[in-house]
Amino acid sequence: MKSINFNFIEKVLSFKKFDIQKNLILPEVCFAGRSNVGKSSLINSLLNRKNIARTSKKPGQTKTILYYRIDNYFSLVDVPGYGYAETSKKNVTEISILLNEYFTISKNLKIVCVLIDSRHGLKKIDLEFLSFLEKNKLIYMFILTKSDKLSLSNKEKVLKTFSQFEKKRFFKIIFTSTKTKEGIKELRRDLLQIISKNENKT
Ligand SMILES: Nc1nc2c(ncn2[C@@H]2O[C@H](COP(=O)(O)OP(=O)(O)OP(=O)(O)O)[C@@H](O)[C@H]2O)c(=O)[nH]1
Ligand SMILES: [Mg+2]
Repeated sequence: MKSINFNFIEKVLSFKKFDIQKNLILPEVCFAGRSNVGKSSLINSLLNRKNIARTSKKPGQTKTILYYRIDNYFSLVDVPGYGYAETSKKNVTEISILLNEYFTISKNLKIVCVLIDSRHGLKKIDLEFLSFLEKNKLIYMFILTKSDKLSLSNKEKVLKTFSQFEKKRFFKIIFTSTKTKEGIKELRRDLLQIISKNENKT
């Protein structure tokens, strides 16, 4: 497997509208999930940066699709969160159009990392998003975020709620914390493995 320098970020691109004409040729890994689950924070941790991806205590921080191009090998893609009700109808519509376009059109998307706040588990809106991914034949894995907030026994309880996905198009489940760095190295390894596996197919 190729060794990648996660610190070498060549370019950050931000799109309000997804445009297939843009010359995006590298494989992509997308971080999706409900607003505030920690998508942007996890991208910072993976890239060893404090604030390259803007984070916030308030949901609804990320409003565009952001590409972090890494070591001329692949892009990490940060997208707006779904399920944030306390914003204008216009924002909700714009975000759902953007997400819909991105997930249905992007040709280079190798895996969707579905982030779930490990304290809250799967919500109805996550299940809706997962069936949308299934419909579009996209591969996904689960990332259970903010694991620093969970005891070992609660981790086991949360894991059990994912047993319904065992036979689906799913790669694995991983706990992560941007505070303790649990799961960060493992996630970097998994992502590279997925991309290198797909290398010959593109
Ligand atoms: N305790 C703890 N807090 C975290 C962790 N990751 C993120 N947070 C906090 O969760 C909040 C939301 O983080 P973001 O990374 O902005 O979340 P997001 O999913 O990008 O949110 P949107 O862009 O609004 O969809 C911030 O206050 C972070 O500090 C973690 O691993 N542990
Ligand atoms: Mg964000």
